[in-house]
Amino acid sequence: MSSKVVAVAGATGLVGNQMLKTLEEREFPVSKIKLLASERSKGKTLTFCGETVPVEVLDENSFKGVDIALFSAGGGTSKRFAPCAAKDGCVVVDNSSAWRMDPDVPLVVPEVNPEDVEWHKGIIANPNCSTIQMVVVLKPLHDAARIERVVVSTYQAVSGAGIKAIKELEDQTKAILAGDEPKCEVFPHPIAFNCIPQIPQSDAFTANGYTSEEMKMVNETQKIMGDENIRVSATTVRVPVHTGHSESVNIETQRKITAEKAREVLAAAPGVVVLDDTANQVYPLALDSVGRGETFVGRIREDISQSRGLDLWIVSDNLLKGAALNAVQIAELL
Ligand code: NAP
Ligand code: 3JN
Repeated sequence: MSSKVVAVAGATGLVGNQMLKTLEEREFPVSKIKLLASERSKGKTLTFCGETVPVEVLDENSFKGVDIALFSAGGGTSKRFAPCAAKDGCVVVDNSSAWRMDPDVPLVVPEVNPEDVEWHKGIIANPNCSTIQMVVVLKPLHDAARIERVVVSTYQAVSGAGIKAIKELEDQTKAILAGDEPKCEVFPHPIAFNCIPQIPQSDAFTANGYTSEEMKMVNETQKIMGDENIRVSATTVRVPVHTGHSESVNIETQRKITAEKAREVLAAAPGVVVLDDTANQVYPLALDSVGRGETFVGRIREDISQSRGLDLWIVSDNLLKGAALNAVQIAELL
């Protein structure tokens, strides 16, 4: 691959920071890096591959001469600036929900639908973190037994809600242990020692009673798997975990697949690690997923309530495979 001029929009954020680390670690061929953020970051510098790089304020002209731009600066920024970048000949890999369901924009998980990269028109969308780790595991099972229905509950780490959310969990934990009242600024209720069945933390609920995060899991799964007939029902829950999203997933398949066959299929699947040895209390854990690029699956068992069903426990680092790594893998496909 020839060296590319790469821009990271949102470089000072949690995901942007992971994008820079991932580009370094995977030795992505970067001839020049451009770090972009808001006015608030004017004058800041960041380190990339041992060099100090100034952070520039993102505007319409930021993408002239840029080959690939990785966006993680929120949906509003993507909506406004991704088309400017594409017009200047840059390919945008966008981490927000702004373009995910646009029929002219591919929504890509490299282990699932890499071929969709080919029809991009300048913007490629990176799915939501909870969707990514689920479809990496569901795709091989769909190919083996055809999934008809999915019921998922998530246990999502606070880092999915940004830097301020991590601080809120830390501050509330200290406050509660000291006998003080926890302060809620990011989340609507205390997150320390608690579980909140509402993601995102504001403007969450849609007319059908599901949250927007839950509907992302429904719509994005169907688009990525290229099958609008897969029925999905999701409940997304924030838990007091720093990093690593966990998911309890129940599937109903057209053809029967045994737990043993599912383990065999998943062990051979790209990007998946099976951790399933209950006799030795081995199953995926959020803590163990931090810093790892794979998606972990365990507790694989046949659903006793139906004849063609499986239960699974799926865990992955939400900032890596759920965001930065998936985006860099898309850039590698390009
Ligand atoms: P964060 O830590 O709060 O960082 C936000 C970044 O966006 C910062 O670099 C910030 O720059 C920049 N930014 C904000 N407004 C901007 C503007 N008007 N112009 C230019 N830059 C702007 O948030 P994060 O956790 O990294 O998440 C960032 C975005 O990534 C989210 O909003 C979401 O769209 C996406 N995301 C996707 C997933 C996923 O599931 N795939 C997961 C998490 C996040 P300053 O430092 O200058 O403010
Ligand atoms: O809350 C999480 O665990 C994942 C958060 C993702 C997120 C946060 C803010 C804005 C998104 C996303 O990727 O869907 C967005 C967005 O809508 O762009």
